[in-house]
Amino acid sequence: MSYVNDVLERTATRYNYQPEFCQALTEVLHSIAPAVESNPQYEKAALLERLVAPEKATVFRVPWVDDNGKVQVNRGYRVQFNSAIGPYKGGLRFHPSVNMSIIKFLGFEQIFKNSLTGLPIGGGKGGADFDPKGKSDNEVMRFCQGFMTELYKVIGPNSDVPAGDIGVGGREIGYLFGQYKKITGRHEGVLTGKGLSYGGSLARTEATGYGLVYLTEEMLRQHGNSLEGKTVAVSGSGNVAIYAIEKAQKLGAKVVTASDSSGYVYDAEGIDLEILKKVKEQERARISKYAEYKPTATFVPGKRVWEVPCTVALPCATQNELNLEDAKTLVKNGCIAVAEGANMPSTIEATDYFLANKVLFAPGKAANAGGVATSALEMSQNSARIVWTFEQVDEKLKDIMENIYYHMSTAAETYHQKDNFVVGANIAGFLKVADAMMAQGIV
Ligand code: NDP
Ligand code: 2IT
Repeated sequence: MSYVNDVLERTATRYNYQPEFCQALTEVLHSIAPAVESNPQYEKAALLERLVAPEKATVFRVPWVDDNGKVQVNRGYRVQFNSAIGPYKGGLRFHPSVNMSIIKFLGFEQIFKNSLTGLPIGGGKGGADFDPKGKSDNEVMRFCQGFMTELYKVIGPNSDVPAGDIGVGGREIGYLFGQYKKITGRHEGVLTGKGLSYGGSLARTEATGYGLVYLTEEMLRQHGNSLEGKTVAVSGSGNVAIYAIEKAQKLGAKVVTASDSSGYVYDAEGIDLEILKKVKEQERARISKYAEYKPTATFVPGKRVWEVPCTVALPCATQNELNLEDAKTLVKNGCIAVAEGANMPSTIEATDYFLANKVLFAPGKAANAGGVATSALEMSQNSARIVWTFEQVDEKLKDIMENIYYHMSTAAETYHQKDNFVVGANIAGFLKVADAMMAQGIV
């Protein structure tokens, strides 16, 4: 058995109770096999065995008191996966589904994503099984304070810098930062996605969605096409989805859907962003509210957006939200490009179907890397104690996304899999991390 398959089989057997982690592991290890085979020194150094094991994982209890005076207990996580190329960097997710499998899959993906940005950041992820939905601001604040009271012990501006993810946005980062500062007495760049008044970077809020669209446009451009005039389906209606819709519309696309876990809205006129932002960013309401404000839109409960005909699909909600059936529907309806705003939204079967049917497919670790890349730009500004303009950050973001496209497409060609950006992104991300691990010895 090959070295890659041996490590994959042993790790997947050992962690068979962590399905999302095993899924990410399978996709990455299969893709990088040719690069591993042409570097036999990796096996001698047990490089893959080290790569698939987090350097450190912390699990902690988070007790807090709700508005009724009842004590609640949640579970917090921080997985510090790989620091070969820089301090651990990656978001925090607050969602009831959070467990070790989900945090490990996200942390593992983050290693290669962060490498692809070209910036010096290692991979990590964290979160809690706390559900911010329906909680008051005070409850969210008390939870964040309790969470940080443990988390601060393992993070720092030069060791591990968390940020947002599902359920963690500007409000949560503010409360987390306040508690970190209170405990340590230090005002430093220990979190990214901060508010602009206390060290945040302009364009970080927009970065993941904008970056997704910059990469999509570059991918289309290199194939003689563009977003102009295209019908686009977007899933989700959170941070990534909203700013992907904004940038896609700026580039002349018509985005006809948005969704949340209750269903989706279809708006033949194109999504009205002002209304969507009001419903989601201000009212924190369900997506059906959009259709109440906008008479041309229909709300379809309990369904996914992929049944709506589109030319370009941008999944921006969560893992495994697009399966083989959805992929078949999209291809049948004429979809030519899929770019993942979310982390691992397509199942392995769906991904394989897109590739087999010549759909241009940009995997999440490349397509959504603009968020973490801009987080790294926030870290640079914090370290240098300077502030860049929106235009400066946005221009760097666009450059980074175009470079990611270049590196993943070049790696795909080098390994004789032209336009297979899954292989390209995984190999390009992996080789830099492998090189750094080899240089640093057995640690
Ligand atoms: P938000 O919390 O802002 O929004 C998440 C959206 O996805 C909501 O519309 C939510 O609906 C929906 N969603 C979440 N979980 C589920 C579920 N289990 N089933 C159906 N819908 C769901 O998160 P973000 O926009 O920040 O993140 C979205 C995706 O993008 C995630 O995969 C995240 O890991 C990824 N990502 C985020 C980055 C960032 O900078 N924020 C960077 C790179 C990737 P509901 O409210 O009903 O739960
Ligand atoms: O998945 C991701 O890349 C993020 N949630 C953003 C991480 C970050 O550190 O900005």
